[in-house]
Amino acid sequence: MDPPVPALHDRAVAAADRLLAAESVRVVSHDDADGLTSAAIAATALERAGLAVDVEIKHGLDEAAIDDLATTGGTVLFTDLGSGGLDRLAELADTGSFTPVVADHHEPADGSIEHHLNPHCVGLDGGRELAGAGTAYVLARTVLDRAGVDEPDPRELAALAVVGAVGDRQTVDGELVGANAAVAADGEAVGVIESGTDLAIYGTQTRPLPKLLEYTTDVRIPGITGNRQGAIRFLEALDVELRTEAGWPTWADLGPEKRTQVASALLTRAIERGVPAERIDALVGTSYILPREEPGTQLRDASEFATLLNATARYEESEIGLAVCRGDRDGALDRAETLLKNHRRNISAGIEYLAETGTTEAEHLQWVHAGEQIRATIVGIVAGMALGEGDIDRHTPIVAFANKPDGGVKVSARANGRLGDRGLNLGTALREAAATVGGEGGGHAMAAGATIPEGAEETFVSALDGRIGAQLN
Ligand SMILES: [Mn+2]
Repeated sequence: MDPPVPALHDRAVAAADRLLAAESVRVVSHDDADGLTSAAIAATALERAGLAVDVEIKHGLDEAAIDDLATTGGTVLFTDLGSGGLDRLAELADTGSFTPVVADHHEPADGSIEHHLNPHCVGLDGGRELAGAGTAYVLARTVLDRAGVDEPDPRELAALAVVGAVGDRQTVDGELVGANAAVAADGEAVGVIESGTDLAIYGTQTRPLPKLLEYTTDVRIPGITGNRQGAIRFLEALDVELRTEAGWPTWADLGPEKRTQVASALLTRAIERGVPAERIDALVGTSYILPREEPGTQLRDASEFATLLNATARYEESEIGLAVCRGDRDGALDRAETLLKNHRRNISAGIEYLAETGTTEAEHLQWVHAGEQIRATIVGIVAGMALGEGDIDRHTPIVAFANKPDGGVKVSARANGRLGDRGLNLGTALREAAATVGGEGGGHAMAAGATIPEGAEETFVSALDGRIGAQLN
């Protein structure tokens, strides 16, 4: 078996040998889909190689957390985090019995440690070519290879790596590319991944069909998006059997022929109604199916699997997501599904709250303070989905505040439409505006977040408004 990512091979061998020289390893990972799959992949490989493994899931890794881990000492494998704290890790690695090994894909800080596995270090783009889970997979394959363990086939771990990459939103034009694609190919080779062209709408395995079409929020198809009755009429016109004994069918329940027919009708409708070509392209992409999982479950499709894992992390029950990744299909899966259901309920309640409360308009943005009414961990998703609801203008950037349970105020900003083409970059704007009030922020062009001190909200809004205005001019 060839190494899945040759460029990382030498570093992976050195890191694997160092880990195998230990008796026990603590795996420390990030609390999102990518981090949970990373931890599961690494822990599975190390255990198969005969090591005792402990896993700790963390929301982030600040200096205090690193110092804590170093004080306890031993061999610590960081997955999907660690590179950002490389400077501190480097200082502590030389001082005692602490041996850090990092397998991460985030931009590395200055500093160097002996065992640092990161796509950025070998000229790969850690934002789209290899996620944390893929990096952990490279290490896991090497650990098993060096330990001479080849049963079950180590490439089966690629299924989780695909879930991690999809969860980390690494797809480019709807599919995994670069080293991520090589990892997916490993999974296909051993039958744990099936990829194919499909509708790129979330929920093909579990959402009732009319609801699936109704929620095509990335691409607005007039008459269908946000219109349950319209979606039903559209499906009925195509002779889709909607009232089955088992209730609404899902996309996966339709046969391949029907799927093709509905998909092309959907594209035709979008073209007829003047949806721009690049948005129409976004309706189709590559789906990654896990054929060993039950059809119609949340685990069958990589993006739905990732969503389930994120739901456990958002409600401080990462250990549940980790157990699902490690194969628990009973108690942990039930609990994860309950968390996801509650998560969805909280999101709808949040959207309703924002739509009822309404926003206050500044010159270039609209804002709303949710206080304790919306959890800080979901206020960003809620804000994005509330655009266009009630009187909330969908073409103006929205800024939503929510109080954090441990003090401070969480800020989330979202924007829609073509503001990106006009120069809007919320990530930069939030970083700069947060800095003016002693907070911290950053993120992407159309979705960003910050944490600011309580009471600084209005000052922050005017600083942000000024920056967004400057960007748009
Ligand atoms: Mn990640």
